[in-house]
Amino acid sequence: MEYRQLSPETVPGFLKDIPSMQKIFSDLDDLEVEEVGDGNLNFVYKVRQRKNPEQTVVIKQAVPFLRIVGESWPLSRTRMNFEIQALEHHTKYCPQHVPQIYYSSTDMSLVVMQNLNRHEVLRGEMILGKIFPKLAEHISSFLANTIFPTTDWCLTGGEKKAMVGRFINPELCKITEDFVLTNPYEDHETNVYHDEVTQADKDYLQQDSQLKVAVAEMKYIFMNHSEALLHGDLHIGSIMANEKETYVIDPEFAFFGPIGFDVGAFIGNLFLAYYAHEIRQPMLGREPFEYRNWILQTAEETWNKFQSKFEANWVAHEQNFPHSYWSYPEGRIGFALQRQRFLRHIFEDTIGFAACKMMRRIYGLAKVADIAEIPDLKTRLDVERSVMRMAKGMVKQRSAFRSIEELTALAQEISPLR
Ligand code: SR1
Ligand code: MG
Repeated sequence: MEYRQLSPETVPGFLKDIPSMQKIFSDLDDLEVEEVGDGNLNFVYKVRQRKNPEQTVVIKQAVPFLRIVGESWPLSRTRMNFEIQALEHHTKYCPQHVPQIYYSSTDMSLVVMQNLNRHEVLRGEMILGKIFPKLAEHISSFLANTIFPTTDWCLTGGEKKAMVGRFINPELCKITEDFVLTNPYEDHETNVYHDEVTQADKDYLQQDSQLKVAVAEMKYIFMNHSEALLHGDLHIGSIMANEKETYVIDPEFAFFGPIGFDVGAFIGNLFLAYYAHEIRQPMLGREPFEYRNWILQTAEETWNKFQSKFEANWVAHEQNFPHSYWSYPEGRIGFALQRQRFLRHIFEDTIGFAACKMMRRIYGLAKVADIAEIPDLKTRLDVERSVMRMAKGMVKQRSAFRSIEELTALAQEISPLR
């Protein structure tokens, strides 16, 4: 099949030719299509049968450019191949948190999947101040269950290297290398500053040698530590949820990288929301305490549960496939020490990457609505300064934090819960 960019007008005809769509739609001649993609990279269409709107799918199609910039920024459509492979992996290891895939085509660079029409994008819901009681439980499961099976603790060297090869994703990694781990820390042309940002604010990020060394170290880790298959872009816009269920979407940035990059992406976004809600809760007419407390608890619970689930997966794997390496009288202790040291290393990376994910959203090209849509620029700047202060402390001192609770304490020191 030859690639063509779909439009709301051509979607119904395209779906009609896919045999599996007959199982979803009772009448393929009666479809309505709404373009909903407000993402940075792709086009997304919601398709419903007019007389029976419960019969519905979502189509996500990659176009050969970076949508947030436009056609002047070419970006190969092969990113959809990585998304399809990653969705298959996520479905295998954590189906309860992945939308159902009905059809995919690397030729057309698209996937047709379950319309999560009883769920909303988490970022939008969190901006509205909604609480998701199961979020930490679900995201920690997603992370531990999709990541552990792709580590060298689980795969043989040959299996792992073959898989790494299938997920060499240089173009999307370059986006992260540039927009998350380089450009915000120099006065780069792709950065976007609002009118209240002063030269001193920019220098705070762009002329602090210790910070620049720390960020360069994180970038090196990102580029060199192929520890496990990652989602690669696990911010809270890549999650759809309601009170009971949580789905992880959009894994087009999937690659083999440092485990802390995924965990840190999620936790860093929680901290961004924490600072935004110093302002947003009063804007919603509420006292900030309850919501911000929930955000910090979610960050703590996510790390603590991820750690114990990852470790449980590791122990179970060792029980199922025992290594002679640990079969000596004190082997149990040695194995426990190994797990403890590895998780400590993931924790440090988590803190460092969470910080970079926070900082890139302040001066970098792609913002987060939580903060960028605070209408008063002086108030927004106050929030941004708190984010910068926390993030700097995190990445520079990442080896000094002994627990996630020390990190949430730092968040409160900079901006008390109130
Ligand atoms: C140009 S940067 C676009 C961003 O959108 C994606 O969601 C990634 O986070 C990427 O960095
Ligand atoms: Mg995305």
